[in-house]
Amino acid sequence: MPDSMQNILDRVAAVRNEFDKQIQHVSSPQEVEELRIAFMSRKGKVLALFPLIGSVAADEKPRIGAELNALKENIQNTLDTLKQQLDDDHRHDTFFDFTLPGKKPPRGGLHPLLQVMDEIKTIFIGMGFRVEEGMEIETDYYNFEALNIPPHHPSRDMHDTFYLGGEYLLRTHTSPVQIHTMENQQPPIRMIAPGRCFRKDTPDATHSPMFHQVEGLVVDRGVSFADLKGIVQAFAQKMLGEGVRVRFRPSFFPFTEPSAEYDFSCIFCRGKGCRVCKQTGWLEISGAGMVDPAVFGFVNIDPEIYSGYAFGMGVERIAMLLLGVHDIRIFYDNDVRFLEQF
Ligand code: FA5
Repeated sequence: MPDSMQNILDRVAAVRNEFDKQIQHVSSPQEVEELRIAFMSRKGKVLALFPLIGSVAADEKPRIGAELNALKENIQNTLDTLKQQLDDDHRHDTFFDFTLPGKKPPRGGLHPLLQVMDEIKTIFIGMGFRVEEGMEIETDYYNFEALNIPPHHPSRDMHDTFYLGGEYLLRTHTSPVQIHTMENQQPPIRMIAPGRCFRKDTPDATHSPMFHQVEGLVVDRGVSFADLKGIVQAFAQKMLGEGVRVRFRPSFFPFTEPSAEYDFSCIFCRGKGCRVCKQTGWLEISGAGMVDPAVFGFVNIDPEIYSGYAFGMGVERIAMLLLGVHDIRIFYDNDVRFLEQF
């Protein structure tokens, strides 16, 4: 015998009335929770009504279903709103100490290598140099050939790099910027070009497969090796202090003639020998030399009228001297304890 619909609707109304009455007395979040359990839990008064749907005639089921759902939703909303209100009131009651210091977000900073690079730039700008932008992806022509390094030249061995397919490669030094600059500007040229370089070098305390160089190029009438030595000496003293000494050693680069390498004396042990300078008293900083007339030939500058010097300094090496770092790899470890010291 199906339950009469009216009977069921009365029972729904009774539960609603009971809930409305009880909620008048609720004054804390805990009491809200108790009421929720009494009405809305699996064995609560609202869910207990749902099986009654089964006891009415088929055409009455939708109406009863709708009534029950409305009841359930209504009670849930009322409970939620009251809980929110009581939680807020409770929060305002808690003591809040406005005098406590706020939490400071950690401040980021420039990587030490970028700071050193900025300082190098500032010094050279002060000596009348322009800063040129180079490209990290270069062609074989700019990285090698126009620098007088033909395809099978043995000096390519020391500049093995990452080839990108076609004629493209990751530049092994900043010297390609010399060519771009001389293609686009007429002498007098007085520029530096800082940037990233890549080589297939095995990492060790002083080598990294990715590192930074600052290229320098001066082309004008009557530029001599003495000018190069003067600029390097002035730079070393501004960067590392009056006491630093510079040593030039003969060397070879296909794009400079004569060529040299220069070292700075170790500012930690003052030349006596320590971990930073590997007990030698000196740190190799840069290759340098007078621009080879063959290079001028690639960029249509007349070597009978103009001469020039160039250098390519390793930024990491200078940073190591300046900051007392004895292993280049620590610059790239991303250890915040190291980085935040600078
Ligand atoms: C060159 O790269 C030449 N282009 C420099 C040059 C420029 C010579 C202009 C003449 C005229 P070299 O391979 O020696 O030369 O590198 C120059 C400097 O870059 C080194 O003295 C060193 O300080 C730095 N360097 C080279 N390879 C690495 C490496 N794998 N990791 C860190 N620093 C490096």
